[in-house]
Amino acid sequence: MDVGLVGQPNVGKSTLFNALTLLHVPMAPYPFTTVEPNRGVSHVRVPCPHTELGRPCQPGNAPCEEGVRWIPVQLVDVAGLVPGAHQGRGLGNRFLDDLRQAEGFLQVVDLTGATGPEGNRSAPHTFDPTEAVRFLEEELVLWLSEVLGRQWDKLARSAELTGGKPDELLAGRLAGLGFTLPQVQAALRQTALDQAHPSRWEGDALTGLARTLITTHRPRWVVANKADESTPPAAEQLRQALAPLASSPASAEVELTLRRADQAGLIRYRPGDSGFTRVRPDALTAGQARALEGIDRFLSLWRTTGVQEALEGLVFTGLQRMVVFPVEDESRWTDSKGRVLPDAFLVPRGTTARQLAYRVHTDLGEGFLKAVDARRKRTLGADHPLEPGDVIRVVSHR
Ligand SMILES: Nc1nc2c(ncn2[C@@H]2O[C@H](COP(=O)(O)OP(=O)(O)O)[C@@H](O)[C@H]2O)c(=O)[nH]1
Ligand SMILES: [Mg+2]
Repeated sequence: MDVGLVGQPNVGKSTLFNALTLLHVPMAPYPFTTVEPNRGVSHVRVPCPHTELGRPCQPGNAPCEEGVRWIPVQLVDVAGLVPGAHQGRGLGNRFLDDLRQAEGFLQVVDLTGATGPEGNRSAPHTFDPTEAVRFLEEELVLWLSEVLGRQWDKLARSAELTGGKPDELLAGRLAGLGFTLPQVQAALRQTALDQAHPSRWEGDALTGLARTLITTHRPRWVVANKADESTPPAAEQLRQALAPLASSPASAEVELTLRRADQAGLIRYRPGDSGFTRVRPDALTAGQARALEGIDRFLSLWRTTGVQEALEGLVFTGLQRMVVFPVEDESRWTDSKGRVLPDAFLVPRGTTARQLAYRVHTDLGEGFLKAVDARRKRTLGADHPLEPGDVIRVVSHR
């Protein structure tokens, strides 16, 4: 699953990307390879069940530290959101390609209102960040409705002649963008289009459909960045103006400074914490000491940098993901090699026992017999929806 970082130039996307992809915890070699500079791995936190077991875990894919499991999430810094981007203005094709792969977006805006639509800087309060949010939605809708509209008349007429169904026609067109047939069908019901005559749909109809698909299936979380140059009442005002769209204040710059200082061994800081400890106060330069005092003041005003919360808000609330732990031995919570809780899977809420089996391995899904809730020692059927944090053994005849 990809999370896309979007926003107009100069709002702090790259700073946020650098902060979010810097994690200083003991880690096994990574299954991901960074092929492009704008792609990286970030992490969301969940409690690790090893604390209930009373034995340490041996994580393979998600590092664990002090009872917190850090679950990897792919992040992409989607540069190039400028007016006209959906038509290929600015970075054009790369922008569209990155959009295609993102299942949800962290939209970065400048809470101080000092950054304009093309990245131009001005005095605070010059620009309204809600404009930037509306603007992204329009670009996404235009992008999708252009994809839908390409040669629509011709396709729709031939579908009418051959008895082809418009929902399948649309779903075929959207499959590469990660939309499913049931999602398309639900959007069609909501927009109440005449399904017998798709060739009569006007451009507006396709735009309406695109809007429904984008707003329902591409969750966004607005990161009101540069909080260090703003105030909590301003952030609250923006939150109310954007509601029901979720937003939260953050400072990417403060988070990046904290993570780098932690990595350099100057402080001890875990992302999401409301404070940090100085490892060797006497070893700090005067400049470092001053910077850390500034961050103390920031944290006492804002509590946290807001960076970790924004990512977790998008992943757990916006994208409705949860984490489950597959094991092979239901009493020891180990895999076949005896490793305790080696895997942590980020799956959609409502994922069933059989769907988890398929996620672990196709064979396990195809040979599914039953699952066992290892915590409650209860047998679960194929269609049983799993709960966040479940430790699950899958029994399969393969
Ligand atoms: N005050 C403040 N400045 C920030 C913050 N995040 C980024 N910036 C600054 O904003 C400018 C643009 O940042 P950058 O990450 O390159 O933005 P991008 O163009 O959206 O990728 C740089 O000067 C950053 O130092 C922040 O949280 N607070
Ligand atoms: Mg950038």
